[in-house]
Amino acid sequence: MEWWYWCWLFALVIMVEGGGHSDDGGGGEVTYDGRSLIIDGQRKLLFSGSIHYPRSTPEMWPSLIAKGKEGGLDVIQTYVFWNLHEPQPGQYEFSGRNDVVRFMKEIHAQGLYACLRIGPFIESEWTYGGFPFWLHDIPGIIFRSDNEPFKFYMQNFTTKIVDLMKSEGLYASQGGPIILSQIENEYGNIEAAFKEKGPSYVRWAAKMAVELQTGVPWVMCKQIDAPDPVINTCNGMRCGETFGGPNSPNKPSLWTENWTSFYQVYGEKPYIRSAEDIAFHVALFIAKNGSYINYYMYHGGTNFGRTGSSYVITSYYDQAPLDEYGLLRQPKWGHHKELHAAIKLCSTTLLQGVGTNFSLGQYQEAYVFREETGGCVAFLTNHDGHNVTVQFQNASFELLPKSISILPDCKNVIFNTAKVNTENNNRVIQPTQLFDSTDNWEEFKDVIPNIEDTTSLKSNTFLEHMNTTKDKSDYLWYTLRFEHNLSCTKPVLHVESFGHVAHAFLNNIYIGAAHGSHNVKGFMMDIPIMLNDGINNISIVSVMVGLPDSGAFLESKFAGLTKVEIQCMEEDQFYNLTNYAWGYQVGLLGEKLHIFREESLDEVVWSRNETPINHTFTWYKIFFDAPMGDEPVALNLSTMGKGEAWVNGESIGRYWVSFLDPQSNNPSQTMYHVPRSFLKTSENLLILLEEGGGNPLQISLNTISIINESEHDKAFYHLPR
Ligand SMILES: *[C@@H]1O[C@H](CO)[C@@H](O)[C@H](O)[C@H]1NC(C)=O
Ligand SMILES: *[C@@H]1O[C@H](CO)[C@@H](O)[C@H](O)[C@H]1NC(C)=O
Ligand SMILES: *[C@@H]1O[C@H](CO)[C@@H](O)[C@H](O)[C@H]1NC(C)=O
Ligand SMILES: *[C@@H]1O[C@H](CO)[C@@H](O)[C@H](O)[C@H]1NC(C)=O
Ligand SMILES: *[C@@H]1O[C@H](CO)[C@@H](O)[C@H](O)[C@H]1NC(C)=O
Ligand SMILES: *[C@@H]1O[C@H](CO)[C@@H](O)[C@H](O)[C@H]1NC(C)=O
Ligand SMILES: *[C@@H]1O[C@H](CO)[C@@H](O)[C@H](O)[C@H]1NC(C)=O
Ligand SMILES: *[C@@H]1O[C@H](CO)[C@@H](O)[C@H](O)[C@H]1NC(C)=O
Ligand SMILES: *[C@@H]1O[C@H](CO)[C@@H](O)[C@H](O)[C@H]1NC(C)=O
Ligand SMILES: *[C@@H]1O[C@H](CO)[C@@H](O)[C@H](O)[C@H]1NC(C)=O
Ligand SMILES: *[C@@H]1O[C@H](CO)[C@@H](O)[C@H](O)[C@H]1NC(C)=O
Ligand SMILES: CC(=O)N[C@H]1CO[C@H](CO)[C@@H](O)[C@@H]1O
Repeated sequence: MEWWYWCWLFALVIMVEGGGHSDDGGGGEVTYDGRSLIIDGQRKLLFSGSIHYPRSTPEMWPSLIAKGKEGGLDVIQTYVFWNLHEPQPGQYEFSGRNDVVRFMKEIHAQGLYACLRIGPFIESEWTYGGFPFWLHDIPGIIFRSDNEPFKFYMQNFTTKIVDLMKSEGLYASQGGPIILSQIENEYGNIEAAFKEKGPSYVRWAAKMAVELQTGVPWVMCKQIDAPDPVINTCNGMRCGETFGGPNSPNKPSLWTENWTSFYQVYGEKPYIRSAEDIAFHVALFIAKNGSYINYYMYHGGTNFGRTGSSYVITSYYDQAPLDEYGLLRQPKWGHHKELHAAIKLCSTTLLQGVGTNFSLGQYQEAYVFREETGGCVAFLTNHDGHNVTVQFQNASFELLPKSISILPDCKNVIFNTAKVNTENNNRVIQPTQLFDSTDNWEEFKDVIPNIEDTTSLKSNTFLEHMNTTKDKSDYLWYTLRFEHNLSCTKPVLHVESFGHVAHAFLNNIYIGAAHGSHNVKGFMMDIPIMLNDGINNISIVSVMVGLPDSGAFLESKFAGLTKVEIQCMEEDQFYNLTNYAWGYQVGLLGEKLHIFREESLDEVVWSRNETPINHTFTWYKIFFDAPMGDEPVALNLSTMGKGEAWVNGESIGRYWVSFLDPQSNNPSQTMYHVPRSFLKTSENLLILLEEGGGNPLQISLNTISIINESEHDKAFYHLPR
């Protein structure tokens, strides 16, 4: 067959195939062997993409899944988010964005398979790794260990989810879409910390899961000792290079998390991973006998509300093939669609043939699959940074730098991972409305509590932040009243904290703030102060930007203030206030009164201000009309500081614009997604809670669209890709 035949066939496959499975009536029995998953007796080579249902809206799900299918995905993978589903022990919640059954049914309706990663520990840059906070208060609990209380609740929730899926007929064994399930998550990273309780927990978790009899295989990712029949899988950016392989010759080589980018934290830049680099590693994994690859993430979405974990920004994996808004990110999406189609053309030979590999040069290899019937597929890899010409089967091939060429007949190259045919696109951010009229804004200054307001909770050793707020709020107030007798002329308030941010008030006046960062636990704050003679009031609010999501012994992590002193350098004296009788208040008054909801606006008195700028701990309110059309909508909060935003009572997430990336001097995120389904045509309520001071007059409402680079109109703003 000639090269043009392959080009023609390839184009046809790209056009018509998409992803998905054509066998109607759902999956069927799912088993596996050393080569691949086997569904209804057929070996499968599968491309999967992670889309997390609570990181978008039910209204977005059909189109996200459809774009995944069109991009050549066969499987949609999601975690299950325990803290959303069981906010209190035994009280369950499966509506709206939490409707995992509806999400599974949508996947099924579009003819795709699903991989359900129950965890129930998920990490996932999700607050507390997905654990509901009440789990922390179960007496004697040690998370993710061979610990009876933990195992009870883990089994209880896992059973609940499996039963729910079964009752809806969602396992492939029942004709539904779910072909794989995951128990635990990257436990291999922390197993050693639990000594002998680690391996026994792994054995227990595997047995517990298998006994739930889903009729489909379970996987454990990054778990080299996954007990039979659970399959150990690889997570990472370069599994083709790093994966040691399945721990049994009867298990297939699966890659459950291939990071298309990386999550971003406040104070840092986005991680950009090129389409070519991802394609290289996907092709290499397939060349090395891999048969399942999942893109983490295919669509990242939004950490709405307070769901992000420590310091993680609200936008999640915006650099994925589908961006935060669900728009195609090119060339990533298109390049992978072509890659999937090229590999699918080869899938019979890949799955039925015998693989061999041999060297073509110092940094070049051939991976060849041959069938007895004559089918032959080759992957020619070049790890070198230069073009290299190699001889393969009596023909010469020029291999691009750091690339893999795919030959579905061992003769013609139909795809090269470094050769991108898809045109780049740009995001167009079109302001549709400014909020620059002081007449339209109203504000409410939250009450700064002092010791009189906090009599119900007092302690003379510092209370731990998370244990005190129970994650009901990001904010924990510490208040103190003291009479000073220092003779010092230049006193300094010195605070040390294991929280994320602290703001300090002296005698009801804002005196300053400090914060830590994702990679440095703990920070200090030193503020020169002027003390009153006699009585002084100090109020310090400790703020957390999400709970931690990883590490062993999550249940005993510590946050909040650890030390407060008034230092007086020149006289070398100081007040050690650490063990004074501090009073505590969880959360802000506005949070308690739910003043972000329209029905509760009247709980406080709002007022107009000629200069509503640079006010601390202030709530802002305004009404606006939705932009016409159906393009995604985002708020540009670039002139605000730090806080949270709500539209019609729905939190669109935390914002933190004042934390700049030190290298570029830019905020990590200025655009905040407002899903269309949160909006009405007119009279939409926007509430901003600002902590440190911002300017709401220069924020704007925008529509987001994409445009091919060649058509790009320079009059538009666009973000760097
Ligand atoms: C899970 O625990 C709840 C109480 O928290 C109980 O009502 C329920 O029966 C338990 N379910 C299972 C499957 O053990
Ligand atoms: C792929 O599998 C075959 C046999 O199943 C084996 O001979 C070959 O070495 C494997 N390839 C790689 C790169 O591991
Ligand atoms: C074939 O691939 C395997 C796995 O990557 C590697 O260990 C082996 O050295 C390769 N064989 C040759 C001949 O290159
Ligand atoms: C490799 O070859 C391609 C086309 O054959 C050419 O466009 C490219 O510039 C070459 N790259 C290098 C690094 O030589
Ligand atoms: C390559 O050429 C040699 C000698 O001409 C021949 O014996 C062999 O069959 C050829 N191999 C292929 C794959 O065409
Ligand atoms: C959490 O607070 C409770 C009181 O509410 C206390 O009994 C317990 O010791 C605290 N636990 C931790 C880990 O700080
Ligand atoms: C200041 O007050 C503290 C406690 O209130 C006391 O321990 C200390 O001796 C006093 N210092 C002076 C210089 O009076
Ligand atoms: C300190 O707080 C008390 C209430 O606890 C208040 O009466 C007093 O006026 C405050 N003092 C200052 C200097 O703000
Ligand atoms: C202040 O008191 C705390 C608690 O007693 C103690 O840990 C700390 O060392 C003291 N600070 C200084 C500077 O003495
Ligand atoms: C905001 O207020 C702080 C002190 O509260 C002050 O240092 C800063 O200059 C103010 N910024 C603007 C833009 O007014
Ligand atoms: C956001 O708004 C600011 C202030 O108007 C503007 O300078 C900036 O370009 C906007 N950002 C984007 C991405 O449109
Ligand atoms: C070991 C490691 O870095 N694992 C990460 C894999 O990617 C997921 C999602 O980004 C993270 O949750 C893990 O921390």
